[in-house]
Amino acid sequence: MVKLTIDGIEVEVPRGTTVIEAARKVGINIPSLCYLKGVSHTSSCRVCVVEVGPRLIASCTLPCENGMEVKTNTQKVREARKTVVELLLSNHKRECTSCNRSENCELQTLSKELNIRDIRFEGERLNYEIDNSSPSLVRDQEKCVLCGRCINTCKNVQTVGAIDFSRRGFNTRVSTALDRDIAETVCVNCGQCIMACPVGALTEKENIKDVWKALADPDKFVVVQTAPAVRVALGEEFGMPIGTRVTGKMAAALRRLGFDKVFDTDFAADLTIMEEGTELLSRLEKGENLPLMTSCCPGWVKFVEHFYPELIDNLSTCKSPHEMEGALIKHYLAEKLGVDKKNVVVVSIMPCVAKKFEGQREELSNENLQDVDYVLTTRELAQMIKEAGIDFTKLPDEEFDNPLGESTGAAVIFGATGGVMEAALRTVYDLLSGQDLESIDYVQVRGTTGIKEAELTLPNGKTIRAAVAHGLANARELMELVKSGEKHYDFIEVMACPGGCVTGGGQPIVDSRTQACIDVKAERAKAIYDEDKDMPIRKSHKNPYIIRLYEEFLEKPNSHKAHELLHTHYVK
Ligand code: HC0
Ligand code: SF4
Ligand code: SF4
Repeated sequence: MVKLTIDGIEVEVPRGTTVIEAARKVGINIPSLCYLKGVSHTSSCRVCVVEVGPRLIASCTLPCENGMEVKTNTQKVREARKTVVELLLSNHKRECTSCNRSENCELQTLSKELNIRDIRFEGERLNYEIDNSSPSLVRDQEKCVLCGRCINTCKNVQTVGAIDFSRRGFNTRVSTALDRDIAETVCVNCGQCIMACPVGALTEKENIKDVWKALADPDKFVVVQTAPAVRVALGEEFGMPIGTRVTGKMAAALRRLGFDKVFDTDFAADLTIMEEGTELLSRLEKGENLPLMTSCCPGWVKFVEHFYPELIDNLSTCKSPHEMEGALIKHYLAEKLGVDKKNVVVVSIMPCVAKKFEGQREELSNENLQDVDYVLTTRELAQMIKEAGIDFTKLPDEEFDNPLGESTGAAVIFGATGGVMEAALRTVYDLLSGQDLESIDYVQVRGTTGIKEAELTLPNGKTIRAAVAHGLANARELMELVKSGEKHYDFIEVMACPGGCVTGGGQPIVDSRTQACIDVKAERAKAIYDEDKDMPIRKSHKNPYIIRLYEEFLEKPNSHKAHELLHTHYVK
């Protein structure tokens, strides 16, 4: 431990604690911009300067030392911070009233907290074109503050390295290799850079207008579905605490927005377990393409295509749940309802921006109709609810529509890392043993350890060796272990985003100050597992609507019909 004083207050902290962290412990919020806990510690912006002796030092990388006397609130400190922020603002495209990040922008917050009323510096401005090339994200360099948070995320957390600093001095910018459009790079569309960006330089590609247009078209039958992770985060956009469950209010809001049917992607998550569980057993029997790797995360699929093309055949042929749900809506439900499938518009509400890219993949269509037409993020849905004047917090709880809205606890846990694996294990064991196992909480695959392992001995004596990774740096490490032969697995789940979809690139953006104090992944995952516990049915194969779907339409898992609609194959 080390002892120091901050603004005259004595603090004792473990060795290695930085001054910015120690200050927080005694109720002092030192402003910062480039600092993002666990991701970015570069002290490049100098907003967090404090006075130690005669010097001004950045506190985000300054380790506490015995006897240190730190001053965070002197005239010199306040002036220095103001100057830094004013310089940033002098070269910033200030569109605060119409910016996507208005009211959730760390630069705007700093400017307000530091009481900046006029900007003393007026100089040359850099002009860049907006990069609109990606189906998932938009880059507006004129709003970039060069904090490097996106670069550190892409390079270190995701090991993708699609973006980096280029040029020097005043001309420094964040760019792609050879200044290509982002869509032409190795970017996997995970959107984690958006979550790291403190301002509006990186945002999702919005599809709100497309969806309003479809809803206003009397010839269109517009159906919506919601991903597992959306229900534990949407409330945050309306001031609710992180990890509040709003499943019923979300269904009510979607109905009020005018969707003709409000379905749940969780239904198709149950279906995925039936299809993927059967695929696993068949691959195990044949000894083919093992380990089987999940393919429901489009960021992960693209990562395999770019970096491990030799492992493409290991990916499950199952389409991701929302794509399965879309295919069923158009090619099963439409007929049942007497609606022309060509007039059906499927909208997916996802915690994800990679799903926007996935929705457009030609592998994910049937009869020249895309399975999913538009993907909106959790943030875009919140925006539409606000635009419609719906008071979200006062909504009653409503149910999803049937039959494609009914699901189990196994489906909702898909939203957290390890969830797909746990759901699969719950079903595979029961199906093989003919039993109804009571202890179904596979806690080895829960939690935020980077790579998790589990073994399940089946009734036939065989053991399934499973591994789970989240965040692409962990996925890369796992792939290297598999490729080198150091580890052998039968079944691997990977989600591109650290924590899984609960902290996907389309979720509400939590500012760096809050992230320093709250483990957002853990809070939202807890809500997911609580939702699972409260469900009357917690195993996918017990979903009565899934049983009926096989009886009346699909026949059996991996049938010809199921393959036609619910499976695909990725090729490089
Ligand atoms: Fe996920 Fe999904 S769980 S990818 O992480 O499998 O986006 O929430 O919707 O499709 O179900 C995201 C979340 C989904 C899909 C499901 C899967
Ligand atoms: Fe990197 Fe993901 Fe951002 Fe693409 S979307 S630039 S892969 S962090
Ligand atoms: Fe999207 Fe989930 Fe994959 Fe992240 S982990 S890219 S949110 S599917």
